[in-house]
Order: sequence, then structure tokens, then C-alpha cells
Amino acid sequence: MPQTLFINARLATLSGDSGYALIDDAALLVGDDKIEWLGSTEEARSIAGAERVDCTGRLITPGLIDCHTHLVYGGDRADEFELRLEGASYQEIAQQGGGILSTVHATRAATEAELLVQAIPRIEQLLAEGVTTIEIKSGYGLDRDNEIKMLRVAQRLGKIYPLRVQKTFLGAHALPPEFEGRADDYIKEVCESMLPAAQAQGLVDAVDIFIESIGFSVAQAERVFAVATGLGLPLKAHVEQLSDQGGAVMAAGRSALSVDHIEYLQANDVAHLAANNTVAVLLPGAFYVLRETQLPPIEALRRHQIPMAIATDANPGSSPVNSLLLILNMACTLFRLTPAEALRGVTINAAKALGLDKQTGSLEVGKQADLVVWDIDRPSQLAYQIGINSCAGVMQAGNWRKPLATGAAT
Ligand code: DI6
Ligand code: FE
Repeated sequence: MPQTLFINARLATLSGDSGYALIDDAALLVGDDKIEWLGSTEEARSIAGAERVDCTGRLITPGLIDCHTHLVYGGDRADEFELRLEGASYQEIAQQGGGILSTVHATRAATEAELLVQAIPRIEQLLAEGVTTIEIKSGYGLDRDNEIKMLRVAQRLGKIYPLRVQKTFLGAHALPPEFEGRADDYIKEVCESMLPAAQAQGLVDAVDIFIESIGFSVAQAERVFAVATGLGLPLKAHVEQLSDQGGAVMAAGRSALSVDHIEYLQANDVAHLAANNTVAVLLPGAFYVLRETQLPPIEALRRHQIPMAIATDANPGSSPVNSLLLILNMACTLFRLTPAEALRGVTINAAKALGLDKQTGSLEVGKQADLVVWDIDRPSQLAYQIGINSCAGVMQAGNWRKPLATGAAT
């Protein structure tokens, strides 16, 4: 494969500890699937043999990373959207057997092929916005075969599309109806049957759990985490979304890659994340859809220099959002992140939340060549505009997924 040399670009490399790390009049050389060299357009004159792509001043960022999604599921929950508008709360709907369990019924009823077909428009929307890595969770099967079915769909999406898919096992997302009143027995099933079976089929990159009054307790999560750690799998957790259960402190104490949601995390507890390099994943889509008013402890996260990632949380209930660009805007507007923090949240910090920051998430020599060329010159425009997709070209692992339409010359 010939090398590709991007010239006349504005690079938002997202390297270093803060900001965009912008380089003007920049050039970037891709060979095979990696970034081989970065420098100025002037210096790039001496490089021979590569296919030159003149970016005419356009912005290049790392490929975007959606580090928290429930993208594979059956059916939809538009009816619950209406119920919530009439005053029912998310918890009330869940307690009456709706919520996550209504998606469990639809997901169990669907074949693998049907789930795949339903996931396609969602994933194609994210791809069109320059997403090159996505995490997809199970959690609507809630038995061994249906959890494996979901993870197989996630795996197939990664084979069908030029995209890195990270598969997260979320068997402990809700208590399935057949285990009603027997949560500890279900956790035993998760630990002894479901998780080991999914892992044995190579379908698990990380293990997640929903720690909440309507989910599972910290003690139950500890049991799942002990098994996951024994299998060598990294940990993640949905914590402090609706109430403070102490889940984030426990998960960080076990070196979880990330703690996600965290609206109800106490500022005093944020230091526990710093001690363990745990990423704070903020999900403004769920905050918005549930009309939450409790903000995550952003100032404390900044003070302790906790890496903040942001993600769609794409799911049929609390965040039917399939746009990572919209999430950039929501993170700034609702959570008051700066546009640079928001962009770090869908690049380098999202890579950290998946344990992939050595491979992707920034434009640095040696990393996988995952990048997006945008029809804009200032990175803040990505978060500022709503409903405009200025993605002009996408390269994933050194291959053009969407070739740059204009300005390309050899
Ligand atoms: N919290 C969420 O926001 C998603 N899962 C979770 O634990 C929502 C899942 C759903 O409502 O279907
Ligand atoms: Fe989630």
C-alpha cells in the first residue's frame, strides 16, 4: 500500500495533557495502518513516493470514539417517552416492568439477523460523523444465549464496517423477570455461567454493571468484578446515575477503566478516581432525555485532573441519541465543558476509557491512522454547530473509509 501524505492541514493532535494541541501548516504521513511522521508542509516537500492529499487548510482530528453505547437492541421505547412527558419517572416505569425490561423482551424475541438490521441505521449515522471506534454493550439479553446473541451482533458490526468495535459484557444491567426477588441467584448465574461462556467465545473486551437502586448493589458488583478480574478482563461501571450508591469509589478501587454517568458522585469522592487512573465518562444525552438537574462534579474532576470522556450512551430508553457531534454540543451547553474538553472526551480520553490509548485517540507517530478531515478550520466549530456534519473524509487504520472528495491530488 503506498504511503499517504496529508499536507496543508491544521492538525488537532489531542496529544499532551490538555487542549487541542493544534499544529498549523502541518503534514502527516500514513504508512500501512499507522501514523509514520508529523511535521510541517514545508518539511514534507522532501518526502517522495507518497500519495499527496492537499487539505487546503482543513482541520484534521483523530477519528472519533464513542466509548459507551447500548447500540444493539430490539424495538424502541417511544411509548415511554410519551409516559415521561405525562409525568412518569424513569424509575417508576422501570419498577412497573417497563424500561430496560421492555427492551429485554424485544431483544430476546429478535433473531441475530433482525438485531443486526435494526442496528445498521444507528451505526451508519455514527460512521458518517467520523466515528472510527465504538464500544457496544450487551445487557438486553439477560440470559446466557441472548447476551451472547447481542455480543455476536456487535462483533459482526465490526466485521461488516471498517470500524473498531469493543464489546462489553453488561449481563448485570437489570434483573430478568424469571429471577424476580432473587438478585443474588442471578448474579451467581452471571458469574458462573453467562460471563465465562461469553468470554470463552472471545466476545468480551470488558465487563460493566449497573449499580443503582433499580440495578444491582455494590456487594453484587464486587462479585461480578472478582470473576471478571479473574478472567483478566477490564472493568467499567454505570454508577451514581440516579442516586449515590458508592459504586464509583468501589469500582475505582478495583482499577476500573471508567465510571460512567456519575451525576450523583460526591465531589469529595473524586480523589478516588485520581488514585486509580479511572476515567470519568459523562453522558449528557441521558441527562438531557431524563431532564436531570443534578450535574456531575465537573469542577472536582478538573481539580483532580481526572480524564473526562463523553459518549452517546445510545440506547432506546434514557438516550436515544445516535449523534456524537450532538453530544459534543450537549457536553458544552449542559455540562459547561469547554469545546477542547469535549473533543478530548471523544478522542484521547475516550480511548483511555476503553484501554486503547496506546493504539488510537490522538494523532501521534506510531498510533493507528484513525483520522477525520473536516470542512472547518477551528475545532470549536465541531461542538458549536448543531445539525451540521462537516465530516469531509475519514481514514480508519490507514484505509480511506470516506475519501476526501476535493483537494486530493497525487
Ligand atoms: N443507564 C442508562 O442510562 C442505560 N442503562 C443504564 O444502566 C439505559 C438503558 C435503558 O433505559 O434501556
Ligand atoms: Fe449506559
